[in-house]
Amino acid sequence: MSNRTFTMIKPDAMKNGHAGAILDRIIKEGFRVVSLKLTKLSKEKAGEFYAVHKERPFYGELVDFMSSGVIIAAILEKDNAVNAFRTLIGATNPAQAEAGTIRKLFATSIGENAVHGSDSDENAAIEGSFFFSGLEQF
Ligand code: 3AN
Repeated sequence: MSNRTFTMIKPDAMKNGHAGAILDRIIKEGFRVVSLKLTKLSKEKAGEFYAVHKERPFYGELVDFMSSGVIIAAILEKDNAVNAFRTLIGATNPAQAEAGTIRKLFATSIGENAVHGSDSDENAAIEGSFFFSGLEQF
């Protein structure tokens, strides 16, 4: 089991002014920041990142949304990072997310759900290296 995961603070949370609160919560939950950057995905890059969802009906909407504004991308470290982080963010649909989770507190809808969290160790490594070179991982 790897101890790293990858996250993005999505355009909705950035626009709504929640980035500081979300980062503060992540750090207070014991995640160490390995890499961090403010960036913006082009439509092409967002499409590439979410290529696994290409056949899903919401793919176009997801790509448009994820390229609609700046995001914060980060690699995080903690024991059992992937599972621990998915517990912290809560269910994809904020209406079904547990009380106190990041999505319950800050997400607006299933599409605009404030944060991304990798779903496996393998994807965490792929997604982290999509945004960060080895020299940017501390
Ligand atoms: P999660 O981000 O919880 O792993 P996935 O991997 O099923 O969820 O979906 C990836 C992203 O696609 C979600 N974070 C969300 O932004 C978007 N998404 C998922 N399901 C829907 C849906 N039914 N309608 C619109 N967007 C969706």
